[in-house]
Amino acid sequence: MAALVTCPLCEATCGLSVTIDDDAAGRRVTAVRGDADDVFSHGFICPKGASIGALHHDPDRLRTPLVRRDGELREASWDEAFAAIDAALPGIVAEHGRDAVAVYAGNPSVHNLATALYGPVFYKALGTKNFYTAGTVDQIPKHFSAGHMFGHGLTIPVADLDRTDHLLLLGANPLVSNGSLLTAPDMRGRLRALRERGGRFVVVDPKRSRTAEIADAHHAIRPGTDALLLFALVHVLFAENLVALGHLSAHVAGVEEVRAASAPFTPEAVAPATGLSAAAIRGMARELAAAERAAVYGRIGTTTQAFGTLASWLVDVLNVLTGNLDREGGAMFPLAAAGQANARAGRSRKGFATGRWRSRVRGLPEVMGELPIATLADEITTPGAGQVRALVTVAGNPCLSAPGSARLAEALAQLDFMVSVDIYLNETSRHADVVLPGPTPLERPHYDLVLYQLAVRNVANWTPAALPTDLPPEWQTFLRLTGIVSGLGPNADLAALDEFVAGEQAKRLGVDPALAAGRTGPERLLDLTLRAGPYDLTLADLEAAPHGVDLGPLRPRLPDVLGTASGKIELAPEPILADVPRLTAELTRPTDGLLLIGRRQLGSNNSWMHNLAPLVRGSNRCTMQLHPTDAARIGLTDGGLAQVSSRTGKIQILVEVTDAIRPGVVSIPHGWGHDLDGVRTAVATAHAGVNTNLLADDRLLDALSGTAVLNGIPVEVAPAG
Ligand SMILES: Nc1nc2c(c(=O)[nH]1)N[C@H]1C(S)=C(S)[C@@H](COP(=O)(O)OP(=O)(O)OC[C@H]3O[C@@H](n4cnc5c(=O)[nH]c(N)nc54)[C@H](O)[C@@H]3O)O[C@H]1N2
Ligand SMILES: Nc1nc2c(c(=O)[nH]1)N[C@H]1C(S)=C(S)[C@@H](COP(=O)(O)OP(=O)(O)OC[C@H]3O[C@@H](n4cnc5c(=O)[nH]c(N)nc54)[C@H](O)[C@@H]3O)O[C@H]1N2
Ligand code: SF4
Ligand SMILES: [Mo]
Repeated sequence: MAALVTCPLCEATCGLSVTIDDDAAGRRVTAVRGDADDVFSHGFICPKGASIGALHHDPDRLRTPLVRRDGELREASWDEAFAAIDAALPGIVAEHGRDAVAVYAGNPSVHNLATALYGPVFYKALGTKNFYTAGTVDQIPKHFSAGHMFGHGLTIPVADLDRTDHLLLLGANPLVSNGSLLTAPDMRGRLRALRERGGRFVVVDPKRSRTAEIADAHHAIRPGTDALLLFALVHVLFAENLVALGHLSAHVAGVEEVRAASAPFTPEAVAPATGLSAAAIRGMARELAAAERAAVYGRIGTTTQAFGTLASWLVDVLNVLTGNLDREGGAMFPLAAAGQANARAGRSRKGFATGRWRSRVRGLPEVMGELPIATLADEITTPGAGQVRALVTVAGNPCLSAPGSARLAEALAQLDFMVSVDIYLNETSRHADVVLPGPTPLERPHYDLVLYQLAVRNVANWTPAALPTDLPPEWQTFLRLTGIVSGLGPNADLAALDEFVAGEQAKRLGVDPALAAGRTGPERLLDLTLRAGPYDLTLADLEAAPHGVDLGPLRPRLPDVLGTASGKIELAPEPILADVPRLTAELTRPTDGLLLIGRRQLGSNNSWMHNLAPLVRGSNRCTMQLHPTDAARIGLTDGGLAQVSSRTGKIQILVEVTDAIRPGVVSIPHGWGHDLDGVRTAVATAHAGVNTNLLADDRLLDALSGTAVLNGIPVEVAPAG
């Protein structure tokens, strides 16, 4: 039999065709191919998607809960696991308050309908201010800038890739990552098509990445200086009279403030810090302005850096000043079939607020309801009222993914109680007292509620579970946890709780809950959400279209998409301008010393797919790349061992000498370092690599958003031994 599933392993939402055969050992996945008839991905697949069967069959994957007894995590029944949680969590809340329990939700929780819809039910019932996610090692600066400019943190424009003539891409390597905050399966095909229709794309990256290799131009910028470059582009647009708001004129406030703010950032002024010539910068600006239809797109290299919010803001300032926002071939706002957060923005105009509360120890601001993961260790280890004493991690591995990970691991060891909702016993869940596993992507239904809101085409695709499972669905796990923290105990009536959740959802959406009669769990919530959506779809419509429903190319959405109090695009939000003086100081900072950046790899999914043999085959990928001139100066050779140190840590790592990287920069991938006691990931442990986040400094943050600096970390490098 062949099952059609939407791959939930990254943001590209590819359609897969999974062949499942019955044999003596039960049902086995025997082949995984791209679904040629998928309305969005047209057959595209990557090595991770091809490993979805290996993930399902991985013998190390957890199939029962684990409960710590006499210091050791042992297999337990579900009732034992929830009883153990009930015996600990409510007591901690009663004695120390709700903020004493922290939550960390990791990346896959966004790609999973159960955690995306029912995780928040639990988080809300828990009511803690100590809520953390992988967002503060990722995209929070973009929410910050988009929220202030457009009125909602999820009103993020996406490059209209299939129709643009000119794409300026900074700090992204979509040929490897397959795109982010830009849902677009087959990035290689789409970029090729751009060039075939006579368009150009330009990459700004300290490394000649795979994407840079096929680009029309590559500018090897010094890490962390994108905001300077972007400001200089803005400066040139004003200086050369190239600002052309066009259809946006009536919708923009703050143009003159941006002009004034850009004054110091001439191409000549930013050239030394960025490492790019003034002539090249002028050329980029002119080319952008001259293009018929253009889009600027920045990703992780521009967000997880010291000026992440300023850079994220300036990306969209350029989209506005060139008149490319909200028009075909420019940067547009998707309108998803379900859950589009800004679908009714124009009707509320509440504006966007951050810093509604602050972290206890370092006073760092909340953004999008979360606090910076870089300060979780502080909150656990600093005594006083409000100290974090318990932690629930959901589909996250902060011990490898967060900065200052040595300190974080020490802090987790001090907790009174920890629960991990996770499918593996890994670097983080090994600290837990109870581990609750969930079904694999093939054992659960799927619909990409979040990522369709960022897609280059409006599409909708429903995936029923392809395989049966003995594991309870994760939405029920969250309802049981909800019952526990609500004082209903570990055996609350799940059907009644679910009824309540659906009723609340229906109220919010303004639809009759009875419309989804006969459905429960995420199916019911999704059905209601689709019915309330802009396309008059139901879940039954999607069930009848296994290759997906194509709702067409992106369409202009101004001014209704705006939720700012003024009803305009706020081009110069005061909270963002307040950070410009910090950037000005960068103009004169010395540029010596080595800077560490990160990279992604086709066979990795952040920290967690290294236990699948097909994805770790071949030579050790966890290397430090550096330029031949730096290698010669330091005395390192390809294949040798280097010692890399920063304020927070010291590692030894294999050296890879390559002229793809800019001199003065070293690159190490994240998500490695699997050789720790107490993990149950035999393949990953045999391909351990080293954890680069031992070097990432939990004190280095983008000031406005609290997002960690994972690119541009000062390091020292020497031969090891
Ligand atoms: N130095 C450096 N660090 C980085 C980055 C970088 O570029 N450089 N990138 C950052 C980014 S962008 C991100 S998003 C973060 C990711 O950081 P995290 O989200 O903390 O880490 P992941 O590696 O995605 O870990 C996912 C966890 O979810 C579990 N899991 C997978 N599927 C499921 C499921 O269906 N249910 C449940 N319950 N669990 C599941 C896995 O076993 C794993 O433990 O890393 C960040 N860290
Ligand atoms: N195969 C694979 N795919 C993934 C993931 C994975 O782990 N593996 N992770 C997923 C996740 S969670 C995310 S968030 C996305 C991220 O998707 P992308 O943002 O495309 O991530 P990367 O591939 O890390 O590309 C970032 C690029 O930024 C460059 N860079 C580093 N510092 C700077 C800087 O200061 N300025 C500029 N201009 N560039 C810089 C790096 O050299 C690198 O080429 O990928 C997703 N897709
Ligand atoms: S690109 Fe992403 S969505 Fe597509 S197959 Fe690979 S992991 Fe899955
Ligand atoms: Mo991410």
